[in-house]
Amino acid sequence: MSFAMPRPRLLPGLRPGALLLAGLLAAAGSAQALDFRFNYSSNVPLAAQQGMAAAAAHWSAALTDPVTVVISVGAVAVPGGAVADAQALSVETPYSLARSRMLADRSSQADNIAVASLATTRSLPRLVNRTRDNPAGAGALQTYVDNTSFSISLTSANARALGVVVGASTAVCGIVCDAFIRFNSTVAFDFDRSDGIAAGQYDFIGVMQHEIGHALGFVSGVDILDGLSPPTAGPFTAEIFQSTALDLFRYSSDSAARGVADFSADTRPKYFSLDRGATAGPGFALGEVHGDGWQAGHWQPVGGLGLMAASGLPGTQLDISANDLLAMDVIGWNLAAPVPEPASLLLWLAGGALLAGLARRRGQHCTSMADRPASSAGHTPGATMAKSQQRSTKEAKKPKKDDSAAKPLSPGAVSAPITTVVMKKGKEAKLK
Ligand SMILES: [Ca+2]
Ligand SMILES: [Ca+2]
Ligand SMILES: [Zn+2]
Repeated sequence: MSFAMPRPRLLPGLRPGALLLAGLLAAAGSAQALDFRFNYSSNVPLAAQQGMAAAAAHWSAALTDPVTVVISVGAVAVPGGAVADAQALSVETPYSLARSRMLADRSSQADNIAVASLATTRSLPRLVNRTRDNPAGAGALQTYVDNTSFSISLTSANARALGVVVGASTAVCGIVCDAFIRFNSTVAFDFDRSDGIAAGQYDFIGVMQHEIGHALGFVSGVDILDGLSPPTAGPFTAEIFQSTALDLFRYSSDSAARGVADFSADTRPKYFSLDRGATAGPGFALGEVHGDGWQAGHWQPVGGLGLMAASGLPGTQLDISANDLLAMDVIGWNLAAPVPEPASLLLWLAGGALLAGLARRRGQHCTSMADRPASSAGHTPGATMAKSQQRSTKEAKKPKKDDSAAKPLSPGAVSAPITTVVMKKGKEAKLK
């Protein structure tokens, strides 16, 4: 069972307004590569600040986009609770704009393959279920192809990596930030990798790398659908559930047969694919409520697929894998070094297919991490954005405005008619 942590704003000693300790990396000026700035809460000790900086340095070494990501970092004391969690600012972007930006952003053979797989229609076709407009009945498990979604959700960092202009927002942190990462100060962390990761302790740098990975865009909208469908809530119309950039490459054998990505919440295996599902890469986790018990915005927990796997063991160093890098590459980041090499790409994908085919062994680990569905409300910094409209998972209960108002832009357009800012929340929970 998982141990949920309280919502951030309910936690004593961790109010957004308290996150004003001086940033460790306070330098101004335009970024020349992927750069991070941190605002540490006063309860974050120096060892954790140094660990976070080290975690960020690993991503900065791997990704070359001239983007600065601002992250607030806090510590919370929840005995028996989650290891860490993350919330990221997200922006709703017209699908056609996102695709055009991905076209312009291509920088690798994987990018070429991935972008070629994207539907050229204004709406994003995808396999969904549990929606109010399901032809099989409102909220039904049965899947169908949805064509009502005209926009996708990008984390603000991911959007900037694609050259989409993103306005500043205080929605997530109370101060301007792209993400809010917290760690549980009651968890035994190992801050020093030089002598390995001690048994029973978590690799702090690795856990922070994982949370930063969510901020960079390794998130899934399936977690929203999974968490806001009956019996929890809804059913809601499909259009309110936005795919993320990562979801564009989420497939199942069923969805591949129909030539669309898979955005459904159920237990059918889903996998990463760059070619409309024809070649199966590493498997994804399937959802906390209706899937395999793990948040969908992860690799499956078993198989050692990478830093962004749904589970991580104590006593183990967590590192960025080739799978992680390939996913970051195709959602909009530029790799410092192509991984894997183009010539081996298909071989790698074949190997991933074998991994994806392994039977799941859920609950194998006595202690591990998993994320929880997004559940928090956000606000637009509307004054700076044309055509802004607020939406959050709270507002998902209301009928949504017609997305068709978002006009497709020509390839190469940089300015984004950002229409919504929402928060995604990822939470790492210790499981038993
Ligand atoms: Ca150590
Ligand atoms: Ca790329
Ligand atoms: Zn996670």
